[in-house]
Amino acid sequence: MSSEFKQGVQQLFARHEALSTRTNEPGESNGVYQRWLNPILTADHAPVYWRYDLNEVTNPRLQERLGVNAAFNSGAIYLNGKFLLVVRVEGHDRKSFFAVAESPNGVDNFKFWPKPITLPETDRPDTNVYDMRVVQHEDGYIYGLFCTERKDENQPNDTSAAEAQCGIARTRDMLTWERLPDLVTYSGQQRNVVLHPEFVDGKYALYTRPQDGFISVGSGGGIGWGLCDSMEAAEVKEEVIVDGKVYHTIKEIKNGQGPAPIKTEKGWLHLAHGVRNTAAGLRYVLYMFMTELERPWVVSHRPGGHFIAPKGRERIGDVSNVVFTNGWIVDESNKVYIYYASSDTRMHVATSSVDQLLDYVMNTPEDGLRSASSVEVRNQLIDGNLKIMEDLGLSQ
Ligand code: M1P
Repeated sequence: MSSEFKQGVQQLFARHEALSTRTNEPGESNGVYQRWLNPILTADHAPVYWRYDLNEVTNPRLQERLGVNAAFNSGAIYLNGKFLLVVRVEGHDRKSFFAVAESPNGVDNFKFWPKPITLPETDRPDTNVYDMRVVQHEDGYIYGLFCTERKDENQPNDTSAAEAQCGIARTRDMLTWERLPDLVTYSGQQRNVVLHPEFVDGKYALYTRPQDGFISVGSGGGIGWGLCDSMEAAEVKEEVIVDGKVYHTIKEIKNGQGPAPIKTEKGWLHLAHGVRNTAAGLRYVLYMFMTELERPWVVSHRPGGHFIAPKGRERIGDVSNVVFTNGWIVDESNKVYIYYASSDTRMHVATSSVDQLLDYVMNTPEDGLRSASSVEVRNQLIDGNLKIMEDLGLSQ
């Protein structure tokens, strides 16, 4: 190997090492959560040896052969004291695949495991797979539910006509994955399907997102709920809507469950995304709600408005004005790590605690659905504060 080539390779590795080991710092907090300053994963975090041919004979100019475009929408699991993300890695060829990235502390030093996940296929090969929700189920398996996208063969002349369904795989070690048949439902297409971590009435329970089309949910939509007898032949015969889309809210045109909900003493904490349309295109934000402990399909609290919206540089990327989540982790001290992607491009973390999130969910007023009620609720807050400000000598 020539010294010039060797130096080039060493430089690539040094740059990658500097990025991957960069320390993260907490940023601003609103009392509910704290954003961390640096993205935790980007396309540049993909190992050099996934992208470059390091053989001087076949790649004398040290060109990047298989570029990585984005690292986003990651499932998350806390396993043996390690923070693991199942990252949606997208190549320059627009195909996504899954790869595990591990961090010792959940906020920085994420490093990809040596190889991407080799996901077995069903008889009907996937064109694209993405957005895995990783769930440690009480049956002992770790399940990964994801979107499998294939060409819509009923529309052969439309090259962008596609069909989304829920693919299912399971593992015990995150290394070897067993592929199970896709979920069967009776409501057109599915995306954002999530497995509830516990049995309900002895059955597996799933959050679904029925949709008429590939992008538009049409007359379907909302976060659905259904039961199935087995994950080896998963079939949801009936879906009920847990949390629907609502006119003139942050989830006016569609929404979807984020990660599996977190169990607390007060109920199940849910994190989801809501979508509205604007002149600049779709805007994706995150919102929360809580469901009853014994009836996880019944909403008990609905804090109004968004929980996290794209901010600053998060606003810009391949699909701008988007934040999306499909992973969060609770550690032994009830600290919550919220993993979210911005603009279908990169991954971020925000940290909170179960208590902070319960406070937020239980004490944030619901959306009154009209400007007048928004003013009324804000005036109540202002009136309460004016007296306190007077006592503290704070001016308006
Ligand atoms: O581009 C934003 C998101 O769009 C889809 O989400 P949904 O089905 O709710 O519209 C998904 O393709 C998701 O991956 C993507 O981040």
